[in-house]
Amino acid sequence: MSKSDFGLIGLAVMGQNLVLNVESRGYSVSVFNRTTSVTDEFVAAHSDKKIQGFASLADFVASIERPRKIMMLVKSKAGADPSERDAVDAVIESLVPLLEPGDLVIDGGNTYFIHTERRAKELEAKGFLYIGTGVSGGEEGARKGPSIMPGGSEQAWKMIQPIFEAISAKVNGDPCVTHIGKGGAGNYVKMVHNGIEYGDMQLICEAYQIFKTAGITTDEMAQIFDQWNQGELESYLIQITSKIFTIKDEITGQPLVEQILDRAGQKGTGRWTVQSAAENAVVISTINAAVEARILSSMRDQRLVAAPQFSGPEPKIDLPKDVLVQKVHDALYASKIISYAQGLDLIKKVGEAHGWDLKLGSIARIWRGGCIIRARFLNRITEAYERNSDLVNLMLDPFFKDILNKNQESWREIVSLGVLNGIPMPAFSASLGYYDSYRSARLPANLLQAQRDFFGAHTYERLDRPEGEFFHTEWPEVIG
Ligand code: 2AM
Repeated sequence: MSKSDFGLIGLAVMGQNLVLNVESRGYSVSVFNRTTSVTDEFVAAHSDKKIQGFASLADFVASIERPRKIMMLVKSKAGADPSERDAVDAVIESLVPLLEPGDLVIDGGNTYFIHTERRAKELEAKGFLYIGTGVSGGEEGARKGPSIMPGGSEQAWKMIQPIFEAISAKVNGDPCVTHIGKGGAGNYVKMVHNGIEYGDMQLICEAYQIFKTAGITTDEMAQIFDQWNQGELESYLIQITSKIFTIKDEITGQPLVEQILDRAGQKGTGRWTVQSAAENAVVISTINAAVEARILSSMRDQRLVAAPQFSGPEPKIDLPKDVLVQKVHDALYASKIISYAQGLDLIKKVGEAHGWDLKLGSIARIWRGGCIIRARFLNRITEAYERNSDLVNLMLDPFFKDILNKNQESWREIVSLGVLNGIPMPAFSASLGYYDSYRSARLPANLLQAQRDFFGAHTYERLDRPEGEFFHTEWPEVIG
């Protein structure tokens, strides 16, 4: 049998779908899975395709055309602790003795970027090439065309570029893949992408809760979201939300969404994003609120105990429906801009610290198709960075500035409405809090500095003296 163009290890659903995608673009593929029966079943189900399965890793490697391109899609667990090792390391370890110089190994899982940097160094020292890539779009994206975020050397990227461009999603013929940067840049950008996804989802959930409190039915919400999907908010997540609202539960006949337990899961990329932001002193309060909202949802047992013990207002929203819908739309749009501004700020700062030379406009461009956060809005972000590649913060771009200025009034009304009605709106309000802090020429941190100087002699600077000149006051003593 002739040698394959591509090899893939790890035949869970994502792996299987990626193989089918690669094969459908005219490439032959060798596959390997730790549990051999999975390989056998997969190959048997696709016997009409150019897919060869192997029970031995050595036979698998030998079946691939040199220089080899081998992608791993195995579950990665290692987090922010650099000494952690996981299944990806185990697979690499068994692969290394079988490889030859110039072969390329690709990790397509949601790997914490520090491990990609470590593995790339180890493999490059042995004469191999390495890529850590984000692949977004879920199972369907993997099959039909994901958004792909590869990080690694230019040489490694050139080797895989034709296949990645062939299998990626396309927007107006433009492939949703670009070389993000070296080392762990691809995994990092994918991680923040997931954080942004958390933010988008939570904002939509908060809009839903306001509507629900106002007595708007799920059928009406299906229409509202469908309409929103025709305008500025057009996005995959708005679209699927509108579809979710149309589905009725087979058992009760009621809207299915109302039968689903309100306890959210998370796999870790959102939490990693928050950890990384804290380490790098970047504010991503909307994403943070979204991660924490999932945690609070998971504390359902405590919430059920607390619910009858604490008082809150009797909800009463009496705005006309069309007015409410427009105001929630505006608040959601403004909050979303803030969430993206924060996520992109994180990517920018960490990219600079690592010398990744990231192009934020290109990153937004490859998110336009294939991935979960795909949205019309991303074109606007690309345009903003085309106008000014050194943009300090997305909010400062004239297009986004204008929307924030126009929407801020509705945004405040909706957040106030939430507060007065006891509706938790952590992501809407975190976004608004960021907006108001960012636009404040003077924050109360003067008092904070006074307090620090009072108890710890930390000193302060003065408004009427040059920055960098430090003062200390002998504050009165406090007794007791
Ligand atoms: P399995 O079918 O043998 O469990 C997603 O979990 C994929 O990662 C699966 O294909 C799984 O193989 C593979 N995987 C998980 N841990 C692995 C390991 N330590 N070595 C090899 N493959 C692994």
